[in-house]
Amino acid sequence: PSAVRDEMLQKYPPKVAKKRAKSIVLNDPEEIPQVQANTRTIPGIITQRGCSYAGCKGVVLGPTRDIVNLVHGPIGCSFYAWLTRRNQTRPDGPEGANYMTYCFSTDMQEEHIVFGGEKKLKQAIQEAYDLFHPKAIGIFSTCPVGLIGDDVHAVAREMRETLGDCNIFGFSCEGYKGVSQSAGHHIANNQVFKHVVGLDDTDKGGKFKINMLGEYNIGGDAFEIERLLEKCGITLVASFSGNSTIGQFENSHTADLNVIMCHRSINYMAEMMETKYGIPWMKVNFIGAEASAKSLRRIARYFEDDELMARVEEVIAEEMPVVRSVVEDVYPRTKGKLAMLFVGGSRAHHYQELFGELGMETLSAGYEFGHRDDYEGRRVIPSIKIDADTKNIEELKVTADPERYRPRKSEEDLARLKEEGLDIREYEGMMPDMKKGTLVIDDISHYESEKLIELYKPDIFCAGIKEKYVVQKMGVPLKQLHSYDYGGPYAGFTGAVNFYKDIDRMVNSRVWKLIQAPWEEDGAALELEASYVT
Ligand code: CFM
Ligand code: HCA
Repeated sequence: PSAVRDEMLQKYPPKVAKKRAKSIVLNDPEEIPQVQANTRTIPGIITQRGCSYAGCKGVVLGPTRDIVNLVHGPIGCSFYAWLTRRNQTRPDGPEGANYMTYCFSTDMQEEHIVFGGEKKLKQAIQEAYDLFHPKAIGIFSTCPVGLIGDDVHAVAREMRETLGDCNIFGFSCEGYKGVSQSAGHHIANNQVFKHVVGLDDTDKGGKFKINMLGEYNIGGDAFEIERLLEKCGITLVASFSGNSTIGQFENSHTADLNVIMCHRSINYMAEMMETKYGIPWMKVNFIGAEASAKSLRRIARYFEDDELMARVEEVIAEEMPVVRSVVEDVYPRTKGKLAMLFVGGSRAHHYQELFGELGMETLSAGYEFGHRDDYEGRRVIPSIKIDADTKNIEELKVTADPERYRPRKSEEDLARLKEEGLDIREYEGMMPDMKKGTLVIDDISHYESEKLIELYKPDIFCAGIKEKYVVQKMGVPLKQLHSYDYGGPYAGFTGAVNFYKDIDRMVNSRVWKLIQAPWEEDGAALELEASYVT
């Protein structure tokens, strides 16, 4: 692996090589090395990253169905964020509000850039209100909004007062904020916490009440998790934000535990809710059958209820036989195959579980925009250097709510549970789960991925739509871990079964052998073709 690393760096000019070297590290799960992460991408290098607006509008708020998501900006920003993520939702009946299929935009023109766009924004809010009478309208700032200085927050305040019965809030998620989508997550967390969470104190009942944080219902993953929770008798108060409504967010502070799927995008919300309301949080993972079983058990352990623990065991025992029978069938064909995962800020870690269940090895993995804690574990947080790009993102000052702060567990109980192995407020990151000598690469560049593939020849490469066809032209199947290539769900037990079958098909299809990879001699593909025919 160190030779592979050298080879990847060799082509770069010395300054670039020096910077990239800090983001390409050889893993050692015992003595976790430092990874440079959440820093600016080198201009021109071409990586997978997106922008702050994508993280805020597309990722965190996008999956909530009854907020009108109004984009303040040129139409391109709206159009290219329209239905591009596969977050699913289940409205309450045919009349239930669902604005996710719409594309709301102020369609900013040159005259607004020159003379200001606030008037246009007010008109757009009025129009959306007249048409739909939504409970809430979110305003999302694109790059020009920050550049010309439109005050979306002042407009939101004014229109909230004018309209009276509509919660209106703005997001300063201009695309250029921070260094990636990650900034947009933080901005989204802040505003939802400030303007929505805690508005509805109604106790809606349920014995074991949790929120699911950082699960966005891509390909129906949240539906599968909801099914499992319901079967166990666990009440889901709110989901942030797959298959969610604004009403769920308003009421979410009544839950007794926050479980986190995607730590990167939502850890801020968990911490703020704990400080203000006293709700502890726990990292879970419903990607992988074993991981799902473990996560259910840990939720039950937290509530320390014998009946719940017994019910969870029953559910696991009911779900596992199908999983085992499919693994048995697939395993001989997938065992020993090699995978690489470069995606987002959590899935590159989570999906290694599923590959492990198939007997497949992860040779190399990395996030697009993860932070050091997502790689090395939260204990490094105090030592993370705060640079100018991070300082630009608001850090809310949160204190305990004078009336509503209610610690769900005493510090002694939490310490005892921790002692018993229940890691509350902890995320160990990706690296402890990866083998020694595997390559961990942050914000991988296009050139680096091509080199990796050329040198390692993996059986499958996991990434997104921008990488998909380039990689497949090299004769390597690419599994999209963002959209699931229109498949899924992959979460929970049913999802694991879907994944095993899809991966088996992909890594064992002979079609890839018919493609001549760029590094193959002329005619190599032809020979392969001949051997395939005979
Ligand atoms: Fe979290 Fe996500 Fe992801 Fe993410 Fe994303 Fe996504 Fe992703 Mo695409 S919130 S970090 S910003 S799990 S959109 S649902 S698939 S890159 S790994
Ligand atoms: C985003 C969204 C994205 C893109 C996926 C991809 C998603 O980053 O803005 O590159 O294929 O999951 O839809 O991550």
